[in-house]
Parts: sequence; structure tokens; C-alpha cells
Amino acid sequence: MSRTDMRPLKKLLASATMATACLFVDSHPALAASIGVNGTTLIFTADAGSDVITATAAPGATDVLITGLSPTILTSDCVPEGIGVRCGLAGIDLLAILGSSGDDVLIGIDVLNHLNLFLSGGGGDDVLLGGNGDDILKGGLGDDVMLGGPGINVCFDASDIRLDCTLGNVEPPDPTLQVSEVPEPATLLLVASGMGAYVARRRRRNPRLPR
Ligand SMILES: [Ca+2]
Ligand SMILES: [Ca+2]
Repeated sequence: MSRTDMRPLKKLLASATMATACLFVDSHPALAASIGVNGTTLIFTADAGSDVITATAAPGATDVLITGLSPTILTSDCVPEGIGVRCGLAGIDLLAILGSSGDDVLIGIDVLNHLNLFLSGGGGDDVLLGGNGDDILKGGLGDDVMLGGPGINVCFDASDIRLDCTLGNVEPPDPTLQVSEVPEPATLLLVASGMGAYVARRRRRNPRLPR
């Protein structure tokens, strides 16, 4: 192929490179569901849709099953199971499930072990159902329904329907992952292409790496 013939090819390659670069810049971790750990808190973040997320843990269980979405897994404590994840709870005492702008249903009524729950509906009209423990329920914007269940529960947002909980005064912020645990856009693309397991394997080999 002559140099003249190659010009259109080079132009096409340049365009493709630009398009890929834009894709990287435009990707945002918040759009995808994810699960990770920060300290003693396991954090499941739903996507922007209207999600039904259910957490289940039998009395005395040392793991928890969370179903409804297949999140990007950012901790070696969790493995995929069906449309969801199963996570070990060594060192974990709080499970945060964070909704988003959709009308979410966050169900913790079958969490019957030591876990306390932090359920945050975010925007939209959400239903939040606490578990056996002392839970924090935040309706956020929208017309929400909160049910604490057993335990000493605190609900936030006086304008919402609240059952089995006292109304809290100072609303705590949602738990967040440490900066090092939030995937870079490039990492998200790698995860999307099936290479995310590499990170989990690497952490298993070197447990001192941040979870
Ligand atoms: Ca409760
Ligand atoms: Ca809400």
C-alpha cells in the first residue's frame, strides 16, 4: 500500500482514537452499580434506574446475599451469585445500600444476623425496609416509605411515612468508598470487558493491598 493510499486509513485510526478517548472521559463510575468496603462498612450502590435490592442473611450468618443487580465488585470479600453478589462479613458490622434517582425498593427484612443497615433511597419515591438490627433509613427526596423493623431504628425525612423508627435530627451522609476504591473510567472499561477479576485475584495474592 502506498503512502497516499494509507492517508484515509490513518485518518480513520485517528478518529477512532479520539472517539475512544471521549468514551474514557465521559465514563462515570456513579452510573454503574458497585459494591465495596470502607472500614467496617460494606457499601452496595445501585444504578440510576428504579431498582429492587434485597439483602438476605440468616441468624448467625457470616455472609450476606444481595440480589437485584450485578454490581461491579470492588472487594475480594464478594463473589457474583445469580443476579447479585454474596459477600463474607469478616470485620463488617454495617451494610449500606444506596439507591439513586429512581424509585427504589431496598429490602433488608431478611437480614437477621449481626448486621446493622444503612438504607438510603436518594431521589425518587422509595420503599426502605430495615432488618433485625439498629438501622438508619434515609428517604431522601420524593415520597418515601420507611419501615425500621426490630431494633432501635432512626429514620430521616419528616415528610415521609415512617414506621418502627424514631425521627432523627442530623442526617448522616451516605457512606462512600475511599478514593482508591472508586474505579477509574479505564478500569470500568476493563471490568466491562471481563478483566475485572484480575484485580480481585491480585488482592487475594497480596492481602495487604487496600480492599
Ligand atoms: Ca431494624
Ligand atoms: Ca427518595
